[in-house]
Amino acid sequence: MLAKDLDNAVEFIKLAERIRIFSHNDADGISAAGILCNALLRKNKRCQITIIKSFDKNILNGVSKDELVVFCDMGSNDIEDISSTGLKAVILDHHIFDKKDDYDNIVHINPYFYGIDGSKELSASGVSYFLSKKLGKNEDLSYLAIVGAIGDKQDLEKANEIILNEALKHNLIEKRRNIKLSGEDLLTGLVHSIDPYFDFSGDETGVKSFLDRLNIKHDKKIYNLSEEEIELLFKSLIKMLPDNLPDEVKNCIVGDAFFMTDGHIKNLLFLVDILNSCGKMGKSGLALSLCLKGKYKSKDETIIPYHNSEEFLNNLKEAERYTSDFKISVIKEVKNAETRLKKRKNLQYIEIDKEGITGEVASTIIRYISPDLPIFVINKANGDGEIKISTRGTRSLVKKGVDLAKVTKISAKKVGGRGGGHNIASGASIPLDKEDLFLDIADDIIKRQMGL
Ligand SMILES: [Mn+2]
Repeated sequence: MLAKDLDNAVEFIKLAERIRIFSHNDADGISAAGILCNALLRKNKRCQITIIKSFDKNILNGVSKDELVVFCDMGSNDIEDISSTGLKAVILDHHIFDKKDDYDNIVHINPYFYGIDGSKELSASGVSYFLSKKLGKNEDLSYLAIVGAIGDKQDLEKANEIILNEALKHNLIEKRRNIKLSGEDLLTGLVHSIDPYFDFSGDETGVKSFLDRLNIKHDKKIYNLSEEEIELLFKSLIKMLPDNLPDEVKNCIVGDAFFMTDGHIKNLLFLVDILNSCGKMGKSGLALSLCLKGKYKSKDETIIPYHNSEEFLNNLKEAERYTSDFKISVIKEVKNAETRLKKRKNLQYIEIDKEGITGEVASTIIRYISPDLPIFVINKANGDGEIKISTRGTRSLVKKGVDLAKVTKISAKKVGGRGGGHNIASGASIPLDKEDLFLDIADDIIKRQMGL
């Protein structure tokens, strides 16, 4: 039972002197860590957070026996490694795994144990939120779990819907039909747009003349768009997308959008992007600071909410700059992707040489450039002597039998690396000279999955 396992995790936390949290460097992982950090501080529990690209046994070397280790958004597939250290641990993950083993020193929580689909219905930040509610009155953190779910492209149904309803009920966010763009103003939102991706993404002059033609102000706030403007934008933007895109993608341009009722970031999609971009750019401390609640003593000694403090605003400005850099890097790679895409029989791949953006480049290519085959984005230049690969599929490929979690896990293992993730999105790290072999094996597995 989920409730029982959460209670066990709370017991571990109560007994712990110090808590070490390891979480993933994407929006879901950072939101999950943010939720736990707030909830623990409210209980006067000290915690130290480390945001990492992926699980690595070596991170546990510096942890002492009297510390409780909490893994967010990772750990289900590493439970043997974790248990072998003898450390007490809590795992809050939502990735699919091979087998469930019980260990005395580990509380292992994963939606799949409770009949909840971890790829669509509950993310790591959702699991962390349920745990935070066992620790105290933390309903004001519910919006962060929605940020995580959106970041992981989940549906806001079932378990996620329970959390969404709490965020709406507590008046933290509002739901409105709107253009689903990131950013606060239209110009920035469109110039940096990678999901949806348009021909004018990255081209400020192009976006400006587009808005001029529609007679909409460049600095119009997305949350202030009128219904007529939303309709006009929707009709004009959809015409700019390639004809062969599936409806699931086209319909994403307009839909339920969420806006914060308080604070300096209004657009929830923007917060998702900020956390993700900063995490991927190695600025996770900055991203985490934007998730913090609590009181702050300002220069004139008055006590104000942290999210209204000068420190918060400076952090936000810096985070926005990193977000902009990140988006521009992704757009640069996607711009000329069509000519650089290479194909095997059952997959397509592209090599890029920038760190931290493989996942977003893969998502954008499969959704807006080339949707027919699973895409593998390969980065050899991440500096740690390994090739980093991100893969993405589509719902229709998954329906045909493609499971990229298995593809990357098996292929990476066979070439001496590691991989895994979700059926529709996964990743791998492999030795530098093994790219061709890895792709051969992956190609063959996908062929068999599709029954070809
Ligand atoms: Mn996640």
